[in-house]
Amino acid sequence: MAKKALITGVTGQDGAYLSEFLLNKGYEVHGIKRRSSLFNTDRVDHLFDGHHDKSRHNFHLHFGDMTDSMNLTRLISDIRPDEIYNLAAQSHVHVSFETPEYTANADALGTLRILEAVKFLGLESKTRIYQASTSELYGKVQEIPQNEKTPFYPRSPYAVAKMYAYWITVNYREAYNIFACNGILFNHESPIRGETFVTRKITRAVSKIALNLQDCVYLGNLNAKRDWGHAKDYVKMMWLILQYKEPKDWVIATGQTTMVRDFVKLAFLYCGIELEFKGQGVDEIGVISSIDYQKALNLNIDLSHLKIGQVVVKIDPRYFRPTEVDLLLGDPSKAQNELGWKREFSLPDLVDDMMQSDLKLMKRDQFLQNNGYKIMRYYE
Ligand code: NAP
Ligand code: G4F
Repeated sequence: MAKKALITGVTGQDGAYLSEFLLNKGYEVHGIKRRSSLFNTDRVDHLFDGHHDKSRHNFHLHFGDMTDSMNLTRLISDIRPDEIYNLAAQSHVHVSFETPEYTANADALGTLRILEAVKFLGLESKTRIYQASTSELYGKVQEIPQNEKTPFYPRSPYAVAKMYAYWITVNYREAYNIFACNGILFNHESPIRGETFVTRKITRAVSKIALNLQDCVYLGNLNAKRDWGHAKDYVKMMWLILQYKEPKDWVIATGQTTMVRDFVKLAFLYCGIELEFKGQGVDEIGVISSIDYQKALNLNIDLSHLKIGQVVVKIDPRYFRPTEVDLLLGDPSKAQNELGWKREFSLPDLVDDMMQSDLKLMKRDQFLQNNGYKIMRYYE
């Protein structure tokens, strides 16, 4: 019998990669998606064969919401999963300052709803639970690097909600003997990362600037440092955490940290554009200092519209947060030693993968624009 996995947040970045990973392992995968007025299944469409082809039906989508306990309990009762991956969340830190109550409901109480459903249905000894915890818990960091024992100091409504989720997971493990684990994952990105997270915002904007579809990108705090890995490497760890001999909490990170400013430089450099930063605070600008036309031509990009000295990065204080997390750097030693954590993607690999994919997407936009279609994206 194939193992059954239930993934909340299946339509998100991690949900999509994890579904693919588990299907390749022979799992029957059930995903919960929210009802939306537009299709929101772009990231998993390639896995879905429709309801009617019975020969390939290992991937199932169900409507649901983390704020609806009856719905979650009914789905868990019907599916009786061997493993639940609780990935659903209002996951944007900045947005959580604007929607704190909703964030707490979905991210904190949503986790409780899953745990309580498993207990209520008597599935404590059958169903293993992975909770998507986060390096945001460390917030105003109490030590560098951060490991499983580093005290938490959350700095946003999102992180505070995730702190409740972390501890309620530990509590249900200790109180009811549920195999429930926290993966404390540091930032992980990919070509299907949400467009408003900083890495994807940068790779999309740099692609547009290189293709003459945009002049400049507006960013917030360039000094923030993040420990960035590739989501493909990280979903494998979610699975390994649930296969381990006992339930534990794990830090998954690369052990390297990079400034947002340096990520911007790497993304431009991919296209042959070198940047230097001048000025300070809200007046800081990113200016083109050299252009390698040949490198760009090898990528089929014509950079003749760009000039040395041109400003392509500016600061917009709108993107500053009321409280910021300045530095994240994880120590993944425990996962390396006990789970065999090893990653395939370095930071330059990640930048290459994202840039390659966004250049392809933006070339499609360029084609449409050249043929009279207006391409608009209001939110960044
Ligand atoms: P993501 O791309 O933002 O995906 C979040 C998923 O949750 C989406 O499928 C979203 O549905 C769904 N969702 C949001 N609110 C929901 C609700 N009320 N009911 C049901 N589903 C809901 O996030 P991700 O990057 O894949 O991250 C996955 C999880 O890991 C999240 O819990 C995040 O907080 C956590 N995490 C992420 C990182 C990272 O660097 N990526 C690091 C540490 C922890 P829609 O598609 O309809 O919006
Ligand atoms: O890409 P970000 O929005 O990610 P953030 O806040 O680190 O959160 C992500 O990683 C967490 C793991 O640590 C997850 F739990 C969470 O769900 C999410 O996936 O911002 C990264 C940094 C911040 O310091 C931000 O202030 O980039 C800075 N930044 C600078 N300019 C910007 C921008 N962030 C965004 N989103 N947009 C900007 O224009």
